[in-house]
Amino acid sequence: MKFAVLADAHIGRSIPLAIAEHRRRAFTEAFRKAVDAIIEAGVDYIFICGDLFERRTLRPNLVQFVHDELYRLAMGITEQHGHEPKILIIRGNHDGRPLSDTLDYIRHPLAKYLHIFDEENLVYSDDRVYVVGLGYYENIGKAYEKLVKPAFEKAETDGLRVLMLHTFIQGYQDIPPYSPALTIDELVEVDPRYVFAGHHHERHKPKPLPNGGWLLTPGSLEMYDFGENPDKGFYIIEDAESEKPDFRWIPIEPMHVMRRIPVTSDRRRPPSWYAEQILEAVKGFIEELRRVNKPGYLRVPVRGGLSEGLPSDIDLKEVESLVEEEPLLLWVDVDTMGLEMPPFMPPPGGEEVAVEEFFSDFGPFAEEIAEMHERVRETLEEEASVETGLLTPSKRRPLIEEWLRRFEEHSFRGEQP
Ligand SMILES: [Mn+2]
Repeated sequence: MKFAVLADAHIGRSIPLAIAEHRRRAFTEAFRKAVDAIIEAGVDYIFICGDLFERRTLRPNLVQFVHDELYRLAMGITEQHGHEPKILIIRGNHDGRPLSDTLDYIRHPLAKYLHIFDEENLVYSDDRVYVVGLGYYENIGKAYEKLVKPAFEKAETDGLRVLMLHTFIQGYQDIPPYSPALTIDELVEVDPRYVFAGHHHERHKPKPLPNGGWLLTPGSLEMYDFGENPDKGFYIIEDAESEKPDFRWIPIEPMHVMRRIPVTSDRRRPPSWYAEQILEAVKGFIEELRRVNKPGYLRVPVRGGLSEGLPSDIDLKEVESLVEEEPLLLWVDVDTMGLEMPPFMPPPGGEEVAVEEFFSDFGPFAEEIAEMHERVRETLEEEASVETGLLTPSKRRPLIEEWLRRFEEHSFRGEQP
């Protein structure tokens, strides 16, 4: 018995929106390649473990695309291998809510090769397999107790026990803090031969379970975001019913190189320094694209402090012209939002100005100006915000009031310098 296990196809993903068309095409191409490879392998069961679609609202042509690909998959195997496969699909968090999901678009009473799980159809079983498919639930622990456990208790066949999930698994994956997850102990309670889990986008190696079963997460079919490992694809399992099943990884090369190259500084630097570093990052990336002869896009997060000027003073004209000239470079996103502004600094040479003398035209008031100037400078040095170099309104207010009081006590009108 042969299985294909895939997840997180995210058909329709268009983020970053600046390159939406490239992104949509990358995800449909990855799915098309997966279908080609599954037809060639001639599997008996295809497990699609959630997030087949990117979102609830989709372009009709993408729905049609998935519908046609699933049909092509079923017919291709029937024609080339002489048996009709079964395609089993669960709902992921991107596919919508329990009672309203994108999988409605591909449900079809005549498509016998398709089984789409929901709360009313938690089980698919025939003489070879007994599959429980649970879509995404925020409270996965509760859904597992209420739906999965009873569904396995009811099993009366000797079919291979398979559990399909769209959730994180503690003890198998690196999980963001406070994310809903199931534990391996919980999985073992239903004595599964296989647990196939979507949701985590990274490829994971098959893990033997304490009950003799296997746990498997194939990861997403394409690069979902910047900074991901480009090791994308899905698994085929041969001799699935045997003691020693054979797990085969089918790689799908991402369509574009999608890279994140941070520019960081642990001390303050002028805008020109950042501009140079960004330019170096872009040039290096272009070399890489030429080497692998593949188009790609780059995100450059810029972190650190400015010694002078503003983030908008970082000159990106050269980067822009490189993007224009280099056909392989589809997009560069330079993110300077994380830059720290320069601290407040007196203008160069300011120390030497004798304020009282400079304002001597004001007569005796020049002395008061010098006093206020001194006080404002001291306050700035001690209390200015590190980020803006300015005083907060509550620190500034007493100084302004003081200034006004001093001005009002003087009448400049008619006074001769
Ligand atoms: Mn996903």
